[in-house]
Amino acid sequence: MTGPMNPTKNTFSVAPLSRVLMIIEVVLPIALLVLGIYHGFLQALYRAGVIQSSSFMGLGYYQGLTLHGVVNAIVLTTFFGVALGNGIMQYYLRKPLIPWVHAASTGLMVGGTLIAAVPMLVGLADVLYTFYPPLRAHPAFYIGATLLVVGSWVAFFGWLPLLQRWIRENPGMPLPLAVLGMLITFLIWFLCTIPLAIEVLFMLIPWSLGWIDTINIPLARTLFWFFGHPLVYFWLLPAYVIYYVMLPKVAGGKLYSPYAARLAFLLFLVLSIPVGLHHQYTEPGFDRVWKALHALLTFGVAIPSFMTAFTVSASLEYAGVQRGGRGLFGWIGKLPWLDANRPLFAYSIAGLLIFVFGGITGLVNASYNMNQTIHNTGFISGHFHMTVGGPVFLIILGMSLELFSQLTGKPIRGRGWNVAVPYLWMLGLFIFSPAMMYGGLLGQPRRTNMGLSYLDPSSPHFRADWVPTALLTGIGAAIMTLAFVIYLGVWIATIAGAVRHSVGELSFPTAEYVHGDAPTTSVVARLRPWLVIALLLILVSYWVPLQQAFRASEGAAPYAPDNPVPLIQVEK
Ligand code: HAS
Repeated sequence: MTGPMNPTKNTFSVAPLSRVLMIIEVVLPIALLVLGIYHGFLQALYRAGVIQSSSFMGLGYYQGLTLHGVVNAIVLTTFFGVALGNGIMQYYLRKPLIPWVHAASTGLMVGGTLIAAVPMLVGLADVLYTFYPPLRAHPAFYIGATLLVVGSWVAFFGWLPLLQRWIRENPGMPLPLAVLGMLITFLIWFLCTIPLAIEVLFMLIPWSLGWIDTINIPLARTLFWFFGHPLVYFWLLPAYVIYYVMLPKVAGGKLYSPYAARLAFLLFLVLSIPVGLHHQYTEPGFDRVWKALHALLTFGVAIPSFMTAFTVSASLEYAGVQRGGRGLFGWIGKLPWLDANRPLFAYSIAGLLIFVFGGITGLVNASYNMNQTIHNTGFISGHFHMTVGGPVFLIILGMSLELFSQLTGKPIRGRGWNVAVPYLWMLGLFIFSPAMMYGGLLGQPRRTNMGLSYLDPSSPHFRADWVPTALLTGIGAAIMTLAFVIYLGVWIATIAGAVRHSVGELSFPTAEYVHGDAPTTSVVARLRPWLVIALLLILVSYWVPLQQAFRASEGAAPYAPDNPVPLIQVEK
């Protein structure tokens, strides 16, 4: 069945049930984000010495940090990936979603989130967003997280019949670029959540229920990072879909090379998974040859991002020239930086500028010897706030509002404010992250529940050289929080506004190409060979490390039934 496409307006009408479900997928995580951002702000104020305790509202340090990480990095990103994927599949394949599959997927995700929220809120899951042992949570946390992931799988499986029909109806045609991007995003997600499912179902849940006495920590951590690094590309690739497919159009130009775009997505499929040991360089138990292989592949996975930097810059230059820009740099000023009617440009460009630094610091982390200096220091927090807190977060903010507006027929209100949000966030982040990173180079730990002791001259822990970076971290976080408050104001004004255009009509700006699309005979027009290479590379890179981790059972953590969260020290 072909969905109701309006050829003159190039829109797609979402069926009423899917419309309601998509509104939930967009609004619920943004509402939860209030909690996530609030606890992030408290963390920064605590680190800066502005507040004496991180236990505002009765929540402990690790409890607040867990809420911050889980809401921002797991819940928000998963819901957004699914919502955007639902939108893109309907719009570009011109087919409605299967109603019961869509309802099951959203139901599982919402139910799972609510189930996991309870132990986090009552302090029985202070395990951070990485949740591997020896930290242990209440079983409800793991069960809720599992349902959230299963819900996202159901959404993905629900797209496959639509894809099959589209391929039958369009023999020999390459998949629309946006569809290919989202398909690869979710293929990566599906592959990398399999080891996570093994860890959660066969290790964490039985351990937290007391069914098994001990748990193999090295194995659990290895399974987690098997999932944990591709996870970051599950966060990033929806943003790349928007940079390639929509940004050139929004900027007033065309996509420079769809071939490069397709190749970048396919390279992510191959290279984003076999790299997890770069999170475990400091851990014993693995032969260094495997760490070296993962390091090499980590440098490899930067290549599609370098390609993206080039292709998106070239597309933006093309747009600037079309808009009258002349000379080597004259086109930059012609881009619609402050155009309140094209907020997606501001959200995209701010994210891209942040990611230049987020990416470079990732390469520092990946270098084995430099990693020894910065591992577990503030440098890492600086890095990941300029990646997941940069392009990923800003695209989620900008696009969620856009999707909400299209689904409800309510125009975005406070447009001038809206366009200021990404730049204000970028300003705050450019203070926050370098301060964190410099602090890290001075030895500041990534997480600390030491109270103010290192900022207090009378304490034996006092570190005078940490004071300026700690304060700057707080200032940067305050500016970022202000940006988010303005964003919330825009949301509230939009929700309170009247319906002014057609309800549930998806309309995505879609760039044409400067150079034609990749020929259907080319290597980037086929998905299967890339998938096979990806699976082989996973096998080669993880076969031995998993066995080595499996044998390292002396790292086992005991089950302690008297204390539900035995290994966390919460300072009162
Ligand atoms: Fe990372 C740790 C290495 C990318 C997130 N990373 C983390 C953690 C998170 C995270 C959350 O090798 C902490 C995990 C934890 O809890 O312990 N990361 C990398 C590398 C890359 C990278 C090599 N990371 C990301 C992305 C993330 C993310 C993306 C989230 C979305 N990361 C590491 C390593 C660690 C790590 C180690 C472990 C450290 C440790 O010891 O614990 C690469 O993929 C980065 C490649 C990116 C680039 C940048 C390309 C630039 C672009 C912008 C172009 C700009 C334009 C604008 C077009 C090379 C695309 C033009 C402007 C005009 C005006 C025209």
